[in-house]
Amino acid sequence: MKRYFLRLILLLQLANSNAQETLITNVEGRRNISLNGTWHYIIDTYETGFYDYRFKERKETDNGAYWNRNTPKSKSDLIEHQYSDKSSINVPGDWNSQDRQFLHYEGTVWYQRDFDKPQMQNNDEVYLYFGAVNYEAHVYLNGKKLGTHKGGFTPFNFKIPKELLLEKDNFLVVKVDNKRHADEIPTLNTDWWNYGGITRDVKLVIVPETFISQYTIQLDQHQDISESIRKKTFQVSGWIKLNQATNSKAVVEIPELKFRKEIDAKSDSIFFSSALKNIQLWSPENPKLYNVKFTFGNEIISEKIGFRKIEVSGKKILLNGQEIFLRGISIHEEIPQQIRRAHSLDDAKQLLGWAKELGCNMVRLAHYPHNENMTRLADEMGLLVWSEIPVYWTIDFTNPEVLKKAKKQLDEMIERDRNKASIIIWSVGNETPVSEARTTFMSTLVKRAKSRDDSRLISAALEVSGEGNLNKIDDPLGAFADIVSCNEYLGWYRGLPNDCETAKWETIYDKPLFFSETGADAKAGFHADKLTRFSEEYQQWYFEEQIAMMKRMPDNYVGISPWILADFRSPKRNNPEYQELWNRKGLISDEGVKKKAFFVLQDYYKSIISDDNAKRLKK
Ligand code: GCB
Repeated sequence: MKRYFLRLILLLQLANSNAQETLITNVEGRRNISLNGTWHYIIDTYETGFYDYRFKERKETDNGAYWNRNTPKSKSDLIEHQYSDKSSINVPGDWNSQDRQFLHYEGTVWYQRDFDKPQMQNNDEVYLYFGAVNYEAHVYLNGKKLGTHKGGFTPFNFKIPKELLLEKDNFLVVKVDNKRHADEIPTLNTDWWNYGGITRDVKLVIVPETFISQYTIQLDQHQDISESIRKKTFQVSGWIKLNQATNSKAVVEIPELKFRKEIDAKSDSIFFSSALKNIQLWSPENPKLYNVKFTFGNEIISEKIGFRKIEVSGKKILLNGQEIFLRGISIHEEIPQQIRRAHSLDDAKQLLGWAKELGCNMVRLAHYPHNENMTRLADEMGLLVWSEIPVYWTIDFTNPEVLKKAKKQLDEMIERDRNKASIIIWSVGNETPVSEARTTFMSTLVKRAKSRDDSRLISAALEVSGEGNLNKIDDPLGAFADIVSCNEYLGWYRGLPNDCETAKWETIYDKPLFFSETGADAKAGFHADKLTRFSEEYQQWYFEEQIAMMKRMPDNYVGISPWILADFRSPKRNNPEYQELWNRKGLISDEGVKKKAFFVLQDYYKSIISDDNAKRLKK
C-alpha cells in the first residue's frame, strides 16, 4: 500500500512538473513528419526583427517583425527584410560550422521555412517538436507566437492551434538566440564552444485529441533482483500520462514476452504493475531490448526498451545484482573532423563506436544532455550512460530563478530519456564551487531527480580538496549523491604525472567512488620527451601514472571516465602552437587519429575485462 502511495505521489509530481506544454516523449515512435532540411535565415545582431526603433517588442502584425511574411503589395512598399534562397542553412545543425561568418557569432538568427498541412483525421492535433535549439527560441507560425523555450540541449514542443494551420505554405519562423547570460544555464563561462542554432531535429507530431504524452515501464525497483533472477519472475511496473483526463482504455504490450495488459484510464494518469516471466535483462554484455507497444485510441506508440536494475550496495555499484566496474570515457557532442555539433545517428555511431573500440562499457555524456540518437544507440550497443545538465562551474546559485531553470532542464532531460535502459546516472552538474548556497541549490536538484525517477543513481562531478600529496574528497554535496564522483588532474593542472606515485587519497564517504574526469593535453603528431607539455609522450606518461594510481585506490573505486574521447573546440584554449582554440585532452585528435594515450587506456580496460572474466570462471 505504501508503495502504491509513493507512486501516486510520483505521478502527481510528474503531472505538476510542467506548467508549460507537456513534453511529448518518443516522437520517433509516433506519427511524425520531419521538418529537417534547408531553411532560410537572417542574421539579426541588433534584434531589429524583434524590437522596433524605440526598442519595444514589435506588435504581432507589424510588417517589420521578422515573424511576418513581408510581401510587397506594390512597388512603392518599403521592404527591409525578407527570407530568400540566397541565405539558406541546414537544420539540424549548428550555424557556426555552416558559414565562416558564423564562426564566433553569438546573438540572434531568424530561421524560416514553409510546410504544408500533414494528412490527418478530424480529431487529430499537430504539435511542433524541436529536439533542441541553442539557447533561446521564440517560435511563430503564420504570424502568431506559439511559444518560447530556453535551454540549449533539451527538447520542447508546442501545440499548433487548429485554426492557425493552413492547407499550404504555413510560414514557420524561429528566432534563435545563443547569447550567454550570467543568470542562465550554462552561464557565461564554459570550456566548450557555444554552437548556436536549431541543432537537433524538427518534427510535426500528429496525435489524437487525447493521447499518451509520456509513459514509463521498468523493473520494479523494490524487488530483490537476485531473487527475481532465480525465480525467473520479475515485477514490472509503469505509468502512462495522458494529455487530458478521459474515461477509456489503454493497452500495454510486449509481444515477445506474450504480455498484454488493458488498463482503465479514468483520469489523465494510469499506473500498472505485473509479474512477467523470463525477461532477459539488459546489460552491456547482452543489451536486450523488447519492443513495447502502448495503444490508446487510434494511436500506437512503440519503443524498444530494456529492463535492468542499477543500485548501490555499500561501496559497490550493482547492475542486475552483480558488481560492475565502469570503464568509461567522457564525450562532448561534437564531430571534431568537421568542427561541428553532432546530431545524427551516423555521428552517434562514430562517437560511441570509438568508445567501444577503447574498451568502454560506459560513457559520460558531458556536460549537457546529448541528442537522442546517442542514448538510443547506447541502448542498442550496451553502453551505460551518465547524462548531465549543464549546471557547470559558476552558476548563480543564489538566484531562485536560476534554480527554476535548472529544474526545468533536469525535468526535460529525464522526461525525454527515462525509458533508456543505458542511462544509469543522472548528473546534476559539474565542478560547482563549494558554498552553502551551492550545496542547497545542488541538493535540491538531487532530490528532484530522485523524486522524478527512482530507477537510477544520482551524482554530480565534484572537485578534490587537500594539500601537498593529500587528495581529499569531502565536498558536502557528496552526502546527497548515490555515488561520489570527482574530477582530478594531478600531473596536469598541478605538478607532474609522477606526483601520482606519492599521492594519498582520502574520502569521507562510504559510497562508491567514481573518477568522472582526468586528462592531459597532447597535440597529435607532436612527439618529444615525456616532460614536454603538449607532446603525445607527456599525455601517455600522464595516463600511465594515473592508471597505476587508480589501481591503488581504496576499494570503493568503482570506475573512471577520463577526459576526453576526442579533441574539442573551446574559446578558452589559446596556445597558438598546440591548442589554437582546441582543448587537446582528446585521446583521439581533431582529425580522428588515435594518440598514444588511447592505447594506454585501452590496455587498462582490456586487463579489467580479462580479470573480470577470470573471476567469473573461478565462481
Ligand atoms: C574540467 C572540466 C571540463 C574541462 C576540463 C579541462 O575539469 O569539467 O569541462 O574541459 O576540466 O580540460 O580543463
